[in-house]
Amino acid sequence: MAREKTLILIKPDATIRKLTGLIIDRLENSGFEMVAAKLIKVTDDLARKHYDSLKNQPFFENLIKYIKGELHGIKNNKILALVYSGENAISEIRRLVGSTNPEEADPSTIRGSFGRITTKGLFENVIHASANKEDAEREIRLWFKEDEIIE
Ligand code: IDP
Ligand code: MG
Repeated sequence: MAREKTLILIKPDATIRKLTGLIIDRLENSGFEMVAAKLIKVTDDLARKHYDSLKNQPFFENLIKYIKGELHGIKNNKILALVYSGENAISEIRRLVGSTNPEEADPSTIRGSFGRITTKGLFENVIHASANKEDAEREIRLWFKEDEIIE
């Protein structure tokens, strides 16, 4: 078992539906430790860097609009970013978050409880969580400065 850190983003569909507290409640009750938290303005550049590996997907431009809050009318593109730490945090939190497709996500998971597929086909799945160690390290570096992580 290894202590790991993982990046969480509360996505704009969760923000407008006032689900932030519920999502944090689930993360807290899973026993992981919040080690960083910040409200960030999601620039176009940050959004594109975060989802760089998906740039050839047909849903990419909608995904950029989604994470920037454009689809949900979020003012100033603001999004809550968090880092959680704990034993096997990356895979354990992914399990708690559930499948990418909210229709396939187990109902007990965060995405299974709160996610939906829009008529435009985008998966609105309320939360981002890093998928693996490589992604986690890259994403945490992208969203946070080293001295913003408190351990
Ligand atoms: P993940 O968020 O579970 O890691 P990724 O494949 O990294 O999934 O995709 C990033 C985000 O892009 C998803 O969370 C979802 O919002 C959106 N997305 C992924 N695949 C699809 C798809 O097939 N259709 C529509 N939206 C998708
Ligand atoms: Mg991913």
